[in-house]
Amino acid sequence: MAPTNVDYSLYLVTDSTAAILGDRDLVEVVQAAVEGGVTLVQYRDKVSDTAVLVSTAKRLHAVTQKHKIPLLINDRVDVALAVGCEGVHIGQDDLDLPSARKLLGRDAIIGVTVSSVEEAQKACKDGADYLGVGTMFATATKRNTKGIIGTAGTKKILQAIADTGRDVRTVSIGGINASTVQRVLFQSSHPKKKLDGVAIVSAVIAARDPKQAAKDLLSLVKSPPPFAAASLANTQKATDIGTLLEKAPTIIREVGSKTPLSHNMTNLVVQNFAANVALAVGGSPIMANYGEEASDLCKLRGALVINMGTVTPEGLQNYALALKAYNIEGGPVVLDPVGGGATAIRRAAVKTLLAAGYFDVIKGNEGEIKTVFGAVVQQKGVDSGASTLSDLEKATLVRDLAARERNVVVMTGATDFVSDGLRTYAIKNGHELLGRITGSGCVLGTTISLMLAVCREDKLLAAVAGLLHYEIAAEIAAEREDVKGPGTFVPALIDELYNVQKSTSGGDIWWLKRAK
Ligand code: 3NM
Ligand code: MG
Repeated sequence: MAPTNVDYSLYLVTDSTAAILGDRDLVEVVQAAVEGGVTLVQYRDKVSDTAVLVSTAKRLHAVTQKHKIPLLINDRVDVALAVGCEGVHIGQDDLDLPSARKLLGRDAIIGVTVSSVEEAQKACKDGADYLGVGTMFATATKRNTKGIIGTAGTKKILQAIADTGRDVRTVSIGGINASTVQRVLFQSSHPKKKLDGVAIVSAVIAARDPKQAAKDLLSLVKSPPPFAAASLANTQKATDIGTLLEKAPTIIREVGSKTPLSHNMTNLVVQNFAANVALAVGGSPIMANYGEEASDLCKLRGALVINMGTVTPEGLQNYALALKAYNIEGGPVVLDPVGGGATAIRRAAVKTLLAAGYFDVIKGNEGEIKTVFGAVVQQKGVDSGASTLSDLEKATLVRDLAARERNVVVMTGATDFVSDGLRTYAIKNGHELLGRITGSGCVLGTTISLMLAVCREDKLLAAVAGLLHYEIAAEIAAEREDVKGPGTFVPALIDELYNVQKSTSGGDIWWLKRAK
């Protein structure tokens, strides 16, 4: 088989330790997995003696040859030569690639483990056929890995490979299983280069039924994640802000007529306010912080808000559980990383959440969005604080974060910035009084969640509709004669959120005049 014709979709890497293989026969497990649809096998055995390595590899090769898929050997070029299999996989501490190539020849498949842009560039230059890019997520299978790079780090490496101009295949490795595989492929993907597949150990080898596990994983690899299916299928995206503004009232009206669920896992301070805002905007709120409830709630075609304003260790576990449930169902999820830059614990919580699942929208103030992007900023409290960025820098930040996460990012401030990584808009609606009351950002998250619930196919449009509904209502409330300051502003805001929702059912001309 020529190295260029290899199918990397589902790459099985073996493990012979008791913790993963148990007392089963490795060759039987691999045979089952191959029957389930594995497209490539790597024999990775760090413990057996050379004679056992060679005899096991020969048995494995008989299985893979029967199914016309390649067998590679981890580390051991000598074993690959003895067996006459299709190639090797080498780590950064193994025999160097040029030497392995010299020993195995041009037709051998040689893969290299890389964890950084530099390692990837070097392996490309040295003529690797494919790269194992990792570690994606922390995994018990290999504890001494070089670093957890996640989907963001993987995307950077993919871009660097594309920039070398060489045709080198890629697979992601580390902690990939049925609940993470689709997100790994979707979120890691760079516009210039996608992953060709995933490399998996425990999710197949340790599975009770390796054949079924492989079959399930292969079908997941071949289909988009549920949370992206609707938006990927949507080819008629609004491209200019004018079109978005015209479409927004339709979304607002739909919230009023469909009364979608807004499931809030939110902080102690705003629970009551968020529930009132959800009702005023036309939705049906539930404040449910117990993660186990999400498996039922996610089926109701609503949306979830995860607001980490009063995060605790138990809360974080609950968020992750709910996030997973919504991701499986394709139900939209909004992350509100409240006070994300205030403490080390919150910065770590943001990282944990981003690794735990997919957020359709991330909404925060400048300090919070910077923190999610990875900058170390010291926030004082959960309020927005002083801005340090120019408008151009803000627009660039939201665009880059949205492109990295492949979602929609909303950054609030005197001017709000919204982006899906391709389309980036500045919106100047709103009122200074929003900065004088608590929870004004949090309940915007709730408002956006309702728009997402009725508009899964264009999440940017949903975010813009939520932002405009909310900020235009705030302007109207602030202009009212009975509003004397922050105290009277709160009930007026709830009134006007309700009125905007009602009045969009008529003509929408006033709306276009208001939107800035
Ligand atoms: N290499 P599982 S992670 C063999 O990061 C290996 O280079 C890694 O096992 C790397 O699929 C890993 O069970 C183990 O998480 C992956
Ligand atoms: Mg190695």
